[in-house]
Amino acid sequence: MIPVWASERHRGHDPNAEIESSGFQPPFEHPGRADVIAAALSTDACFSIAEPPRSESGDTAAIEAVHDPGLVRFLATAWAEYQRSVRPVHDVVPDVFAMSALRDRMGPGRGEPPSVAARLGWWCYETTTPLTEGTYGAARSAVDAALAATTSVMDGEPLAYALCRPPGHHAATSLYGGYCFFNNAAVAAHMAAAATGARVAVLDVDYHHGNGTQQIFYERDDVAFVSLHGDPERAYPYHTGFAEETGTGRGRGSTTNVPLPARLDDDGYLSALDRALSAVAAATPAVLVVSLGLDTYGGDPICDLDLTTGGFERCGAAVAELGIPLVVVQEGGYADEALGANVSAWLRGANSRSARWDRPDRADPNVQNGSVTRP
Ligand code: SP5
Ligand code: ZN
Repeated sequence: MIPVWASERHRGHDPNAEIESSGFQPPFEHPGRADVIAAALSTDACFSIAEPPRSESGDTAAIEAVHDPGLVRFLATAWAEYQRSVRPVHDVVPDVFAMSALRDRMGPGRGEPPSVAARLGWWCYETTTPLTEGTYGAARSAVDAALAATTSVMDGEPLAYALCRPPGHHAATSLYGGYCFFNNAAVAAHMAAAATGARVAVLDVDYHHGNGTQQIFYERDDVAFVSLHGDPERAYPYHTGFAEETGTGRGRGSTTNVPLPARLDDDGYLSALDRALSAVAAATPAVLVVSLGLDTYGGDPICDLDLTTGGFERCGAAVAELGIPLVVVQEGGYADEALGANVSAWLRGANSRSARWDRPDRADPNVQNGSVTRP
């Protein structure tokens, strides 16, 4: 059975609207998404669903290993502070973004501003990601799910799935946005790398470039990042995800971006995936974290690729063919009517072949793969 970690607390993040394409519209990223995935997996004997262990409210160490502690502090308190000091409102959204060009030739300024209205535009980069009363709790629960799935794999499961909502891959070191608050996949990948000393890779198959994950690991050589996504020349988040972004410093060569043309079908996508999988294999990871977005689906309302449910099963199988244990973390996917079937198809495909991680620490707690020593 495939362990599935899913928290009820995701429902606390329930925006009324998103401001997108110059319109005020019902949010594409809404609580029903996680509910339909959970419903599909819980009626299927392949999966065993459980609520992840809840981290203590003060225990933010795993998050702060990849995010600015200031971002965590802000998200923990901003909604309530806005109610008190600006006005009572369900969805809290920034109005002034702290673009670095605003202060060009005038020095760096004073750093994080004091008022919550100004701090919103300091920590958030776009308009589709409102804060609601339960957003922080939901974002914490998504991290809890990602950590629980990582622990499952470190304990010997070949494949585990975290039903993270809100998603995470657009959350950068010091910024939230793109429906994402904490980078669930990055927290998982860092935890796996730090706890084992083994090399880790993140494969991001969401339609959108995982700008946050890329940034978090851009200068690191212990976590490789490989992403397939709609070409940023036409697709959100527009400013990152070009093929020439390949990492820097110690991380030079450890980032791989595969931008895709519109209307790619299953066969076209699978051949691009093959190229991405070669980059994953070249990094020789002991664990692979998959940022699983199903917004590459043909019926997705905000994206322009043409994958089918059967194509997702083939993709899962192709990834599992690497023979590396998989921590699969939910990202996007907005065709609600097909989302449960698409997640289930991908995981069933992956389950056909994925490998168990031979925990080296069972033999000797100080040795990893015969060479890497634990701290
Ligand atoms: C996790 C994730 O998938 N986040 C995606 C955030 C994308 N939000 C903005 C998308 C803009 C797409 N505009 C297309 C026009 C269709 N109305
Ligand atoms: Zn996406």
